[in-house]
Amino acid sequence: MLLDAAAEAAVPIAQLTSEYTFSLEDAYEIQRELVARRCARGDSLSGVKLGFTSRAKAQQMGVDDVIVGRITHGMRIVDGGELDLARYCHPRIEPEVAFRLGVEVDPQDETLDVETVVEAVAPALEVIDSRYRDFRFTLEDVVADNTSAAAYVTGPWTAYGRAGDLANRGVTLEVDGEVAETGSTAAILGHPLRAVHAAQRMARTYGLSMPAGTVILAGAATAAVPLRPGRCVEATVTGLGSVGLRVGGGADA
Ligand code: 0L1
Ligand code: MG
Repeated sequence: MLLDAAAEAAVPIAQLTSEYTFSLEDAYEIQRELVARRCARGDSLSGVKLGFTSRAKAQQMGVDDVIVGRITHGMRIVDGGELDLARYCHPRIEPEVAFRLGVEVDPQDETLDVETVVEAVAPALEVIDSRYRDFRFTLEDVVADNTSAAAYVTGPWTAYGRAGDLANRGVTLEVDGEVAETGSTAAILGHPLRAVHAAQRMARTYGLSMPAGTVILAGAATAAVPLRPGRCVEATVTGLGSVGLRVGGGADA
Protein backbone atom coordinates (compact mmCIF):
# COMPACT_ATOMS: atom_id res chain seq x y z
CA MET A 1 0.00 0.00 0.00
CA LEU A 2 1.48 3.34 -1.12
CA LEU A 3 0.65 5.33 2.03
CA ASP A 4 2.03 2.65 4.33
CA ALA A 5 5.28 2.46 2.36
CA ALA A 6 5.57 6.27 2.35
CA ALA A 7 5.16 6.43 6.13
CA GLU A 8 7.61 3.58 6.70
CA ALA A 9 10.26 5.06 4.41
CA ALA A 10 9.51 8.69 5.38
CA VAL A 11 9.36 9.54 1.68
CA PRO A 12 6.29 11.50 0.58
CA ILE A 13 4.22 10.46 -2.43
CA ALA A 14 1.89 12.07 -4.96
CA GLN A 15 -1.71 12.57 -3.88
CA LEU A 16 -3.74 9.38 -4.31
CA THR A 17 -6.52 11.44 -5.90
CA SER A 18 -4.16 12.49 -8.69
CA GLU A 19 -4.42 8.91 -9.94
CA TYR A 20 -7.52 7.37 -8.36
CA THR A 21 -11.10 8.47 -7.75
CA PHE A 22 -12.59 7.42 -4.45
CA SER A 23 -15.27 8.57 -2.03
CA LEU A 24 -14.92 9.80 1.55
CA GLU A 25 -16.26 6.43 2.72
CA ASP A 26 -13.57 4.69 0.63
CA ALA A 27 -10.99 7.02 2.19
CA TYR A 28 -11.99 5.93 5.70
CA GLU A 29 -11.72 2.31 4.56
CA ILE A 30 -8.19 2.98 3.23
CA GLN A 31 -7.37 4.61 6.60
CA ARG A 32 -8.67 1.56 8.47
CA GLU A 33 -6.51 -0.73 6.31
CA LEU A 34 -3.47 1.56 6.69
CA VAL A 35 -3.65 1.46 10.48
CA ALA A 36 -4.41 -2.28 10.45
CA ARG A 37 -1.07 -2.77 8.69
CA ARG A 38 0.72 -0.86 11.48
CA CYS A 39 -1.07 -2.97 14.05
CA ALA A 40 -0.14 -6.19 12.21
CA ARG A 41 3.51 -5.13 12.75
CA GLY A 42 2.96 -4.96 16.52
CA ASP A 43 1.43 -1.54 17.13
CA SER A 44 -1.99 -1.10 18.78
CA LEU A 45 -4.70 1.55 18.88
CA SER A 46 -4.61 4.11 21.69
CA GLY A 47 -7.32 6.51 20.60
CA VAL A 48 -8.69 8.89 18.02
CA LYS A 49 -7.89 12.38 16.80
CA LEU A 50 -9.95 15.10 15.28
CA GLY A 51 -8.83 17.31 12.43
CA PHE A 52 -10.21 20.44 10.78
CA THR A 53 -11.62 21.55 14.13
CA SER A 54 -10.66 25.15 13.54
CA ARG A 55 -12.97 27.27 11.41
CA ALA A 56 -9.99 28.68 9.49
CA LYS A 57 -8.64 25.25 8.54
CA ALA A 58 -12.07 23.89 7.61
CA GLN A 59 -12.72 26.90 5.37
CA GLN A 60 -9.29 26.57 3.81
CA MET A 61 -10.12 22.97 2.89
CA GLY A 62 -13.68 23.86 1.84
CA VAL A 63 -15.23 21.39 4.28
CA ASP A 64 -17.95 21.83 6.85
CA ASP A 65 -17.26 18.86 9.11
CA VAL A 66 -14.37 17.51 11.12
CA ILE A 67 -12.32 14.49 10.09
CA VAL A 68 -11.26 11.66 12.38
CA GLY A 69 -8.09 9.59 12.49
CA ARG A 70 -6.68 6.75 14.55
CA ILE A 71 -3.73 7.14 16.96
CA THR A 72 -1.62 4.27 18.23
CA HIS A 73 0.64 3.46 21.17
CA GLY A 74 3.56 3.46 18.73
CA MET A 75 2.86 7.12 17.92
CA ARG A 76 3.10 8.12 21.58
CA ILE A 77 6.17 9.96 22.84
CA VAL A 78 6.59 10.36 26.60
CA ASP A 79 6.36 13.88 27.95
CA GLY A 80 9.83 15.45 27.60
CA GLY A 81 10.95 12.64 25.31
CA GLU A 82 12.62 12.77 21.91
CA LEU A 83 11.09 12.67 18.46
CA ASP A 84 13.37 11.15 15.83
CA LEU A 85 13.02 13.49 12.87
CA ALA A 86 14.42 10.87 10.49
CA ARG A 87 11.22 8.84 10.83
CA TYR A 88 9.00 11.55 9.30
CA CYS A 89 8.59 13.26 5.93
CA HIS A 90 8.06 16.92 6.91
CA PRO A 91 6.56 16.97 10.39
CA ARG A 92 4.78 19.89 12.00
CA ILE A 93 3.62 20.26 15.58
CA GLU A 94 0.49 21.75 17.09
CA PRO A 95 -0.78 22.28 20.64
CA GLU A 96 -3.95 20.42 21.54
CA VAL A 97 -6.12 19.27 24.42
CA ALA A 98 -6.41 15.52 25.09
CA PHE A 99 -9.30 13.77 26.82
CA ARG A 100 -9.25 10.22 28.22
CA LEU A 101 -12.30 7.99 28.50
CA GLY A 102 -12.81 6.14 31.81
CA VAL A 103 -14.95 3.35 30.39
CA GLU A 104 -15.65 1.79 27.02
CA VAL A 105 -18.00 3.80 24.84
CA ASP A 106 -20.20 2.11 22.29
CA PRO A 107 -20.28 4.77 19.57
CA GLN A 108 -23.63 3.36 18.37
CA ASP A 109 -25.24 4.21 21.72
CA GLU A 110 -26.78 7.58 20.95
CA THR A 111 -28.28 7.80 24.44
CA LEU A 112 -24.85 8.05 26.08
CA ASP A 113 -23.56 11.54 26.79
CA VAL A 114 -19.87 10.88 26.25
CA GLU A 115 -18.91 13.78 28.53
CA THR A 116 -20.12 11.71 31.50
CA VAL A 117 -17.39 9.14 30.89
CA VAL A 118 -14.46 11.50 30.30
CA GLU A 119 -12.15 10.77 33.24
CA ALA A 120 -9.24 13.13 32.59
CA VAL A 121 -7.92 15.96 30.46
CA ALA A 122 -4.35 16.97 29.60
CA PRO A 123 -2.34 19.43 27.52
CA ALA A 124 -1.04 17.68 24.43
CA LEU A 125 1.15 18.09 21.38
CA GLU A 126 0.30 16.48 18.08
CA VAL A 127 2.89 15.90 15.37
CA ILE A 128 1.24 15.85 11.96
CA ASP A 129 3.14 14.56 8.95
CA SER A 130 1.39 14.34 5.64
CA ARG A 131 2.64 11.46 3.56
CA TYR A 132 1.88 13.60 0.49
CA ARG A 133 4.43 15.86 -1.16
CA ASP A 134 4.34 19.48 0.00
CA PHE A 135 1.52 18.74 2.49
CA ARG A 136 -0.92 19.05 -0.44
CA PHE A 137 -4.05 16.91 -0.40
CA THR A 138 -7.79 16.76 -0.93
CA LEU A 139 -10.23 15.82 1.82
CA GLU A 140 -10.25 12.20 0.59
CA ASP A 141 -6.44 12.11 0.43
CA VAL A 142 -5.94 13.31 3.99
CA VAL A 143 -8.57 10.98 5.43
CA ALA A 144 -6.94 8.03 3.65
CA ASP A 145 -3.60 9.20 5.12
CA ASN A 146 -5.02 8.81 8.63
CA THR A 147 -5.48 12.61 8.89
CA SER A 148 -1.68 13.12 8.87
CA ALA A 149 -1.42 11.47 12.32
CA ALA A 150 2.25 10.84 13.13
CA ALA A 151 3.04 11.25 16.84
CA TYR A 152 1.65 12.76 20.01
CA VAL A 153 2.60 13.61 23.58
CA THR A 154 0.26 14.04 26.51
CA GLY A 155 1.17 16.08 29.57
CA PRO A 156 -0.07 15.72 33.15
CA TRP A 157 -3.62 14.40 33.40
CA THR A 158 -6.15 16.33 35.51
CA ALA A 159 -9.31 14.60 36.71
CA TYR A 160 -12.03 15.92 34.43
CA GLY A 161 -14.26 16.87 37.37
CA ARG A 162 -11.51 19.14 38.72
CA ALA A 163 -10.51 20.76 35.42
CA GLY A 164 -13.15 23.49 35.37
CA ASP A 165 -14.51 25.17 32.28
CA LEU A 166 -12.25 24.47 29.29
CA ALA A 167 -14.07 26.78 26.86
CA ASN A 168 -11.49 29.53 26.59
CA ARG A 169 -8.11 28.63 28.08
CA GLY A 170 -5.00 30.35 26.83
CA VAL A 171 -2.62 28.15 24.84
CA THR A 172 1.01 28.87 24.00
CA LEU A 173 3.43 26.95 21.82
CA GLU A 174 7.08 27.66 22.59
CA VAL A 175 10.12 26.61 20.58
CA ASP A 176 13.44 26.80 22.48
CA GLY A 177 11.76 29.03 25.07
CA GLU A 178 10.46 31.54 22.50
CA VAL A 179 6.72 31.90 21.95
CA ALA A 180 5.98 30.63 18.44
CA GLU A 181 2.16 30.61 18.53
CA THR A 182 -0.56 31.68 20.94
CA GLY A 183 -4.22 30.76 20.86
CA SER A 184 -7.17 29.56 22.85
CA THR A 185 -8.98 26.29 23.41
CA ALA A 186 -11.97 28.13 21.91
CA ALA A 187 -10.31 27.59 18.52
CA ILE A 188 -11.23 23.91 18.88
CA LEU A 189 -14.82 23.86 17.61
CA GLY A 190 -15.65 26.78 19.91
CA HIS A 191 -15.14 24.47 22.92
CA PRO A 192 -12.84 21.42 23.03
CA LEU A 193 -15.57 19.30 24.57
CA ARG A 194 -17.42 19.54 21.26
CA ALA A 195 -14.55 17.51 19.82
CA VAL A 196 -15.34 14.69 22.25
CA HIS A 197 -18.93 14.60 21.02
CA ALA A 198 -17.71 14.85 17.43
CA ALA A 199 -15.33 11.94 18.02
CA GLN A 200 -18.22 9.77 19.24
CA ARG A 201 -20.31 10.76 16.20
CA MET A 202 -17.48 10.10 13.74
CA ALA A 203 -16.63 6.79 15.45
CA ARG A 204 -20.27 5.79 15.00
CA THR A 205 -20.26 6.73 11.31
CA TYR A 206 -16.91 5.22 10.38
CA GLY A 207 -16.69 2.23 12.71
CA LEU A 208 -13.94 3.29 15.11
CA SER A 209 -13.84 1.69 18.55
CA MET A 210 -13.57 3.57 21.87
CA PRO A 211 -12.44 1.22 24.64
CA ALA A 212 -11.75 2.38 28.18
CA GLY A 213 -8.59 4.51 28.22
CA THR A 214 -9.18 5.87 24.70
CA VAL A 215 -7.28 9.13 24.21
CA ILE A 216 -9.10 11.76 22.16
CA LEU A 217 -6.90 14.46 20.62
CA ALA A 218 -9.41 17.26 20.29
CA GLY A 219 -7.73 19.39 17.62
CA ALA A 220 -5.26 22.21 17.29
CA ALA A 221 -5.53 25.43 19.27
CA THR A 222 -3.04 27.29 17.01
CA ALA A 223 -1.43 26.87 13.60
CA ALA A 224 1.09 24.03 13.31
CA VAL A 225 4.83 24.85 13.15
CA PRO A 226 7.52 22.87 11.29
CA LEU A 227 9.97 20.85 13.37
CA ARG A 228 13.72 21.35 13.12
CA PRO A 229 16.45 19.15 14.61
CA GLY A 230 17.71 20.07 18.04
CA ARG A 231 14.70 22.17 19.03
CA CYS A 232 12.70 21.85 22.25
CA VAL A 233 8.96 22.37 21.88
CA GLU A 234 6.58 23.03 24.75
CA ALA A 235 2.83 23.67 24.85
CA THR A 236 1.04 25.19 27.83
CA VAL A 237 -2.69 25.25 28.41
CA THR A 238 -3.77 27.60 31.20
CA GLY A 239 -4.80 25.58 34.25
CA LEU A 240 -3.73 22.25 32.76
CA GLY A 241 0.05 22.67 32.69
CA SER A 242 2.69 22.00 30.07
CA VAL A 243 3.87 19.22 27.79
CA GLY A 244 7.00 19.02 25.70
CA LEU A 245 9.36 17.12 23.47
CA ARG A 246 12.86 17.42 22.04
CA VAL A 247 13.53 17.02 18.34
CA GLY A 248 16.40 14.70 17.54
CA GLY A 249 17.67 12.78 14.56
CA GLY A 250 19.37 15.22 12.23
CA ALA A 251 21.92 17.97 11.85
CA ASP A 252 20.95 21.29 13.44
CA ALA A 253 19.12 23.60 11.06
O1 0L1 B 1 -4.59 17.22 13.24
C1 0L1 B 1 -4.94 17.95 12.32
O2 0L1 B 1 -5.64 18.94 12.47
C2 0L1 B 1 -4.44 17.64 10.93
C3 0L1 B 1 -5.53 17.25 10.04
C4 0L1 B 1 -4.98 16.95 8.68
C5 0L1 B 1 -4.60 18.16 7.91
C6 0L1 B 1 -3.16 18.49 7.96
O3 0L1 B 1 -2.31 17.61 7.82
O4 0L1 B 1 -2.87 19.66 8.11
MG1 MG C 1 -4.18 17.82 15.23
